[in-house]
Amino acid sequence: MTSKLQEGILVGCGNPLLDISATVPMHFLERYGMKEDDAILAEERHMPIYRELAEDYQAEYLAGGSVQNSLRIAQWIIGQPNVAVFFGCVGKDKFADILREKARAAGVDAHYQVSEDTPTGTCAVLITGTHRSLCANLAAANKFTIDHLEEPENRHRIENALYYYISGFFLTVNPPSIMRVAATAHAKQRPFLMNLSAPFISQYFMTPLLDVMPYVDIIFGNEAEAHAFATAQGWPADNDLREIGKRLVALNKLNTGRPRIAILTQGCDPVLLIQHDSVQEFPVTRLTVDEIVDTNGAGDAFVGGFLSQFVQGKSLDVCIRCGNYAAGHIIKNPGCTYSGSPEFVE
Ligand code: 26A
Repeated sequence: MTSKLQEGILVGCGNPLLDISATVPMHFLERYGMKEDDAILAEERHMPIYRELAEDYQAEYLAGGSVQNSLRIAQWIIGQPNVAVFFGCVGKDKFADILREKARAAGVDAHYQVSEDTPTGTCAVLITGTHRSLCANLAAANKFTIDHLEEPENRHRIENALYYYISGFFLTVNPPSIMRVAATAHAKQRPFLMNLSAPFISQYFMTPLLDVMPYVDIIFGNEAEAHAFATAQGWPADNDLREIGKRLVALNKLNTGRPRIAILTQGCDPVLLIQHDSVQEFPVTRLTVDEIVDTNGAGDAFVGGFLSQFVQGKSLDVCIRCGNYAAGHIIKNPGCTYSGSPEFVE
């Protein structure tokens, strides 16, 4: 990093979750009706997973939660603490202490709302080879209310930020808070970035997703998420990713002076940058099976790397290349964690 950035220029809201991660056999997923590379909300029938992972599969406990992951990665690359501010809701327990400490160590300025009576949310991460399946028990994360953003000091933090990032996942928790942040970004003509997050968001939360879409300047997603969005919209089933990207950027937008951009990832295939009618490809370095520890958090790290450059005013080209660098790095580490110093060269 060259010059000092203003503190708190990047604000994110999301679900702070502690990941409980383990390698499991395929039949474990089948037993719980889960699919490889999916992300779901836990139902009653999934509740035994967490204890099973801890007792029978030597689970690892890692800081998680999609937006918080992205912000931790952005901070790691920026190398100057407290550029990123995070809001979310945790419980009053040991897991919250772990998340708070991990955020602090990474340089994320986390301001959690605290639920007195609900435990901190967890996410089961089921690793099968190079795939990961996520099952989130939001618990306290689901207790987030807009009151937290209305606290004078938090309101101040939101007004002072220059960039905003919220996951599609947060639509399951509190759309009014998302709309509030989006409206502030719009009023101040500052970029608002969002993520499609998981296929189920487009399947079951399309209404609040379409409510916020007019405010979205940059939309991120992977191929499965983009296809889920297309299907939920009734777009032609044979739509390829490029076509879906063009339709995403063409959706209604409030600030027409800054056309929407879509950034679609597709695993080890090139990242697509869609602007207007143009589609640009950014190659991804293919890792060998031996180099892959797990792909948990790869998408979040991509966004984190992107944000680290975006908040420094770098070109989209640099932002995307840094996203690819960050995703590659965390795939070589457990969960959404990093090791050593960042080695991204512009
Ligand atoms: C609402 N849901 C399902 C979720 C999540 C989630 N973060 C927020 N909301 N489901 C999984 N995650 C997080 O995604 C990361 C990997 O991309 C996990 O905690 C994991 O760290």
